[in-house]
Amino acid sequence: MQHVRIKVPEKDAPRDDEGNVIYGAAPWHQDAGVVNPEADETDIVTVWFPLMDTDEENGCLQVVPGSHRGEDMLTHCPGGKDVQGNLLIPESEFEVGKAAAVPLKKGDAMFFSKYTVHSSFPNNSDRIRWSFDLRYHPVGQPTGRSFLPGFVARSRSNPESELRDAAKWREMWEDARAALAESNEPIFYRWDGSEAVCA
Ligand SMILES: O=C(O)CCC(=O)C(=O)O
Ligand SMILES: [Fe+2]
Repeated sequence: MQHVRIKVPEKDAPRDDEGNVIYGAAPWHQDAGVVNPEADETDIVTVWFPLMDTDEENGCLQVVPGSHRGEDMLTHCPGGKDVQGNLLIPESEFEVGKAAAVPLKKGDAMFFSKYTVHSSFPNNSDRIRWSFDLRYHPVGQPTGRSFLPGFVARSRSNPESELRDAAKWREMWEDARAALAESNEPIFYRWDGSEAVCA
């Protein structure tokens, strides 16, 4: 799973029909919660890095220290207002008071587990924020997004299986896009809001 996120200043940001910023703040979530249950046993690490200095003003991440240790999937409820995530973990479910912003400089990277509770700030600055977030896991484990391409980044036992051809990668995305255009919108989320903590 890989995203490029271009978070423009909110004052200039595109908005949906209800006036919510598209690609703004990301609500509280665990990355385990935004993949399908087929990846529940997959050992995913997220690598997040910005292309410019990021801080609370232009939309850096914040994390709940220690939240990865429980290895518990928390309930995510529908209700987020951003295309980056239309579901969120209610603040009753974790120690929101412990949350810490993680300002990063260009060239820094943050690694976190699929259970780390995190969110990001809106971009209230007049600076753009570009970032990448890439997910890696052992070859052969499910990605949790089977309708999108994945690839072998490195393999000691089978180096020929590594994808090193950008044109091929592009083709895989074009094929996935064409298939998605013909199918129902894939479901990423396992909760429907009927859970007690979502009330
Ligand atoms: O970049 C953001 O604002 C949110 C990123 C995020 O949730 C992630 O990388 O998993
Ligand atoms: Fe995330």
